[in-house]
Amino acid sequence: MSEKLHIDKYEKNWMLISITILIVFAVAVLVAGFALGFQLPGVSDRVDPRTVSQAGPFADPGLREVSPGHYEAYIVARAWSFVPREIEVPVGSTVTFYITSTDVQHGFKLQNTNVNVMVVPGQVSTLSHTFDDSGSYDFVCTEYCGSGHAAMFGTLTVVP
Ligand SMILES: [Cu+2]
Repeated sequence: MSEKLHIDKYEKNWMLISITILIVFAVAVLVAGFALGFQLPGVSDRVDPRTVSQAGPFADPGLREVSPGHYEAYIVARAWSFVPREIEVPVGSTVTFYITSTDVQHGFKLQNTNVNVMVVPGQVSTLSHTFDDSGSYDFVCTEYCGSGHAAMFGTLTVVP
């Protein structure tokens, strides 16, 4: 005769609830990552914030076309503006953002997209996005960075 481990009814129910919650979380992570396209912002490079705008891509920030329909946007955040403040790309473009700060911590959030990164002096934050709809997308600083914080914004325009 096989012996069966006795598990109290309430204990069993709580075990089932715990396992169910873990499965729900795992499904939520998979849906966010694969169906909704959430990305983890990456650190693509470490730089010296005092010299980053003297040489290299951040000396001349802006948009570069790397292949047809693929762009790289180099953006410098400093109190209290983004350089460049205006970006324009054709509809259907994929843009990889490279953003760094030359002073304090800033944020970069592009309205109506999943692009939302912290901009930290000393590192280059990166995220990509494909713009399937034309229109204008405002980007704002999302980390309080001083008295001019509210004026720290710009616009990315997607043209047909
Ligand atoms: Cu800021």
